[in-house]
Amino acid sequence: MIRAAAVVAGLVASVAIAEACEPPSGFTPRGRLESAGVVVLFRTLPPVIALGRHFSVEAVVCGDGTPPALTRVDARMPEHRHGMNYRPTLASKGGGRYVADGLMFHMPGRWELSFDVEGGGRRTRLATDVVID
Ligand SMILES: [Cu+2]
Repeated sequence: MIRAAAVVAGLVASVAIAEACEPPSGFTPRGRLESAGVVVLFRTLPPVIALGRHFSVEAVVCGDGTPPALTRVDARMPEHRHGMNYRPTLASKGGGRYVADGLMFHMPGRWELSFDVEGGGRRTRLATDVVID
């Protein structure tokens, strides 16, 4: 019974974080990533990423207790074992909102877009796939 109660409490906490992580007005997320009590909402500018064109990523980060910090936005092609040819810059805009500029997908195929979040003495990497034609 104690074990079951602990599981239920964990689920409730997770739902609370998810509900608390609302995008600011005017921010329509393209994606939502969640892991280990951290939520990242993100969108890209422009919304459709073009091959060989710079783009930006806007993100909102939420988490338990002290808000976690977004420390890195990066991308790689797992099948090709390489990253991007450019290193994006990352700026905090306050309120858990961040902007990464200068990303570029220089090859068609599957890219893994990743967000490194640090808080409470641990780092969490959340990632999503983006396929470029
Ligand atoms: Cu490649």
